[in-house]
Amino acid sequence: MNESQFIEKLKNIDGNKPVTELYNEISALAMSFGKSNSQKPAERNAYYLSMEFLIGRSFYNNLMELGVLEQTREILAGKGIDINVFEEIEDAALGNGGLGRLAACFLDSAAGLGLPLHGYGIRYKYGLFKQAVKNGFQVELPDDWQRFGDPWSERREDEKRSVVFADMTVTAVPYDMPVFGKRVNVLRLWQAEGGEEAQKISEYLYPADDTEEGKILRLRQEYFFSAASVGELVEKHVEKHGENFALFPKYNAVQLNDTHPVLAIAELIRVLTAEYKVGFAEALEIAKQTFSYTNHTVLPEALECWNAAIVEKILPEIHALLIRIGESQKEEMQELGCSDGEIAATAVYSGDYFSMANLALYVGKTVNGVARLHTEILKNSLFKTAYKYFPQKFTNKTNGITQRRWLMLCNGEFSELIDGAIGKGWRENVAELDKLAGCTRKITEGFIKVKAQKKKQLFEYIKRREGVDIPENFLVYAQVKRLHEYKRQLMTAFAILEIYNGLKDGTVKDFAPSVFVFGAKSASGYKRAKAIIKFINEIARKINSDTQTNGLLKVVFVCNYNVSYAEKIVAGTDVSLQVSTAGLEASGTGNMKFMMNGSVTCGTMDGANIEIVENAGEENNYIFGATVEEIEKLKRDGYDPAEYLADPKHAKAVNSLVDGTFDDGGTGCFRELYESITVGASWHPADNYFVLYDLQSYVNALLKINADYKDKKAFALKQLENAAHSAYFSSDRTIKEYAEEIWKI
Ligand code: 26Q
Repeated sequence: MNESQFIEKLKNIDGNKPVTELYNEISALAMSFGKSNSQKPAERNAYYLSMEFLIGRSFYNNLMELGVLEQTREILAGKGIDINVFEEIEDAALGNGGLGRLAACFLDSAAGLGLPLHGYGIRYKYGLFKQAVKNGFQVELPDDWQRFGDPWSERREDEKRSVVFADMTVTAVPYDMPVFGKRVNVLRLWQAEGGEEAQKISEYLYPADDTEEGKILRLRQEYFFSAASVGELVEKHVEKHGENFALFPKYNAVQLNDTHPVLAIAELIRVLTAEYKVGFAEALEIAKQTFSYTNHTVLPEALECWNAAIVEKILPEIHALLIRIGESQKEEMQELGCSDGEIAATAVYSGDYFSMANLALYVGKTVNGVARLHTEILKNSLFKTAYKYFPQKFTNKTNGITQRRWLMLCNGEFSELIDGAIGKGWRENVAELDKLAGCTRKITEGFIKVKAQKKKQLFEYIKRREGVDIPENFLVYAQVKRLHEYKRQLMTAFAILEIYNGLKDGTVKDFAPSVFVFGAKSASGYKRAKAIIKFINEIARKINSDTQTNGLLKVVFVCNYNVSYAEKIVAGTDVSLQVSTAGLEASGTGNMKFMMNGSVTCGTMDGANIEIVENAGEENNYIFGATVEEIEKLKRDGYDPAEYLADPKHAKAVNSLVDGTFDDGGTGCFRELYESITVGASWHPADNYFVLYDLQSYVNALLKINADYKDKKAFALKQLENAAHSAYFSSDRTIKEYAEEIWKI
């Protein structure tokens, strides 16, 4: 089907059908049109193995990639249908945060650039839970994302395969989602079928793993998609090139998205040795040339270690191989003259556990961090010993975001303003966005109008979804991301309370009316994170209903923050809050989305914030707080938050957790939060994330922004300078680096 045939068929659609039917029909048309552009498969391909793909909504994005979004909008309008009706279609939230969204951006960029990169993952029946808020508390509801159908996937019955566990054999059925661009690539998601136990494997994203049963299920998930993917790659290789496996790395590059798919390494060796009689040493060598590993977090609890007894019970062959790989690794390290301590630090097998990170470091051809600072931390601290012996493996790949979804799709108004200033070339070649730097002054007025428009749309949406009214002229600060203590939403909550108290007692003067927008889901078992959500909601309730101040200050916690909500928030925000404890946010990618849409960053010198201000200028952003070096010094010398609590302003904000200002519904969760800050709790020292240490400089930065905002034009210029220097943060740039330096595709 070509474009004009697509348009003809679209014109003939019966507009009186229900939304779901229209959605499925139009999507099916677009699928056949899109797939008619498919090229022949590439010789050499790269594969991205990831436990998460946080795709969001495909409908608008795919129509845009196919170049028919505007025409579709018009044709539907002619039938009396507003294209926005499809916003009721659920996002495909097969991921929970940055790592999953990055995977989706990478697939988009590779297709956009015409590079053969394909994704492999799990087709969860339920994605990340749907968040409701009841009485200020997060409530998790099942995310039945296929409720409206799944017109963007094709079940490939003919390519299903078996995945064998000690106690059961599971059928892995592929569902292919095309990724449209200059090339049509494929995201292949495996669905587990067979008995009841088999189906459970692809039922939920991150099932609770606090019991042995939960851990086993998670191990099964990881092995399930790793084995199905690797098995298929080997089989295809044999079909095309016979059993010459020395050529396998010539045609296949496999990227391991964090440790979750690392069992793929052992599985490749297993298939080659057990099914094709390749020798162990040769199979290991093939694996060493095939796999590369990306680390996304330095938090120790995220570095996966598998209990050897569990692996032995569920995957005996993999268990035996992991021990064997562990032995060769140990021998190699001994030959290199490692000390016992160094051998222990890099061990794949420790006697009780298998370390997935150490396996990836040993076998991986390259290891990369996701922002410059993060890669330095990997080299100098987290993976110090591996770096000492294998420095050549380490490389940095600063993250990026796709400008197609995160600018062209979510901010058509700004995109057109850019077209007017520098032409449309940037839409094909994002590096051309740099030209904007030469004409920011010329389009400042235009930008102010665009921002006002996007803000208006955001406020209307928030009104509809959350029932909160925000007046048009309000300055928008936003902190939207997963809820985690290290991201310090709690610090923002305290800062808001200090500003509020200042407005009440007159110490904060000439305040430009502002709203703080929060969006965050907390892991369902993460009690303290949930307490922070409740605290923010209580603060919002109090501040929004205070008639003395609510003309100046509002707080909104948006419910069920997801990709689609993010598209609206990044476009309508003025100030991007990126305030993690220095050294803990590997990169951040939300920071890049805001930057590209013309927000200033109020943040710490952490993750990619450092590179953002390096590109856009410190004078156009608001950097505050302790640096990594300062944090390290504090940890060495001892840090006591009591010193900061002596300040009555801080004390008032923190004490509000326990002095009756706010009600935690009798759960005691505010007291626990209070103690985590003041005396320490659950194995952490007091104020483990240095909230009180950075609080004053944070409040100062927020107030400085507020004061600067009064000069509308100067402030808009700062925002525009950020957008004008955002080309570097396109995932097109990132993907080119992976393609040239790691995958050689
Ligand atoms: C580990 C063990 C057991 C169960 C779950 C996990 C687990 C699951 C998900 C560990 C980590 C994750 C996800 C991590 C993640 O999303 N990291 C983010 O990756 C982004 C893309 O590189 C970065 O921008 C963020 O800074 C980083 O937090």
